[in-house]
Amino acid sequence: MVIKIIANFVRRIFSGMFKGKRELSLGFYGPPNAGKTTLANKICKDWTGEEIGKVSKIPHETRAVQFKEKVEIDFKGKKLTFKLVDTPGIATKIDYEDFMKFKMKKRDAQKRAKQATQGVVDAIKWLDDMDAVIVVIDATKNPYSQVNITIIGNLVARKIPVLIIANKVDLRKADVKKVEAAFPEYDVVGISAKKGKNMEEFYESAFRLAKKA
Ligand SMILES: Nc1nc2c(ncn2[C@@H]2O[C@H](COP(=O)(O)OP(=O)(O)OP(=O)(O)O)[C@@H](O)[C@H]2O)c(=O)[nH]1
Ligand SMILES: [Mg+2]
Repeated sequence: MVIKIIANFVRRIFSGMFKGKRELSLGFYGPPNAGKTTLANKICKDWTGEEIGKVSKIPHETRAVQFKEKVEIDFKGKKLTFKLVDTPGIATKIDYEDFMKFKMKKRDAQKRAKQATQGVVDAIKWLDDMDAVIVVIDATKNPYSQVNITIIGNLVARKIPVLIIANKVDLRKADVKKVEAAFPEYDVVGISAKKGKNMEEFYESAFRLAKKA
């Protein structure tokens, strides 16, 4: 009797542990303005009806890590639960004068720059929590940037599985092939998070990524 109670107790603890593990922390990382929040919102909206955060054409709109837990995705009969973690854009140089070009007042621009700098630090800190990461890149821009290479190098060093998203394929300048050529060892999927283009292939790759986690 006592043995049975203990056995049940142990079983419950173990199943609880595995249940907990089944929620995968999926981070969205990348340079500012690439469309991380737009993509995280799109996924969240598809499966929960809610969004994660605000999107803006002004860089560094996301300045604090924001997340949504227990996002259950049911794709082609397979179910996975994610914690979607949207992070501030990572940049090597944050200059408040760049924000003033968007008609922002000097004081607001300075505040935004300070918060954005702290945001970069937080984004890097949160890497410790990630089971897998989606690196969102603007496919209309040069992929061989210091920021892209630093982020991906960091993920490799931490052995965190990576999927690269070449976003904004709805724009004529987008060049997915160039992104693929820059990162030949990785899965690269071209999408438009804004227009919801190629989301089937996105989910396919995201599930493949989750398997590696
Ligand atoms: N044309 C086009 N625009 C997009 C796409 N995805 C995002 N955008 C636009 O790009 C801008 C930046 O989008 P966000 O989602 O805020 O980008 P982010 O990577 O979260 O940016 P930060 O929070 O500043 O790091 C916004 O004006 C979006 O509407 C896309 O697929 N196509
Ligand atoms: Mg954002």
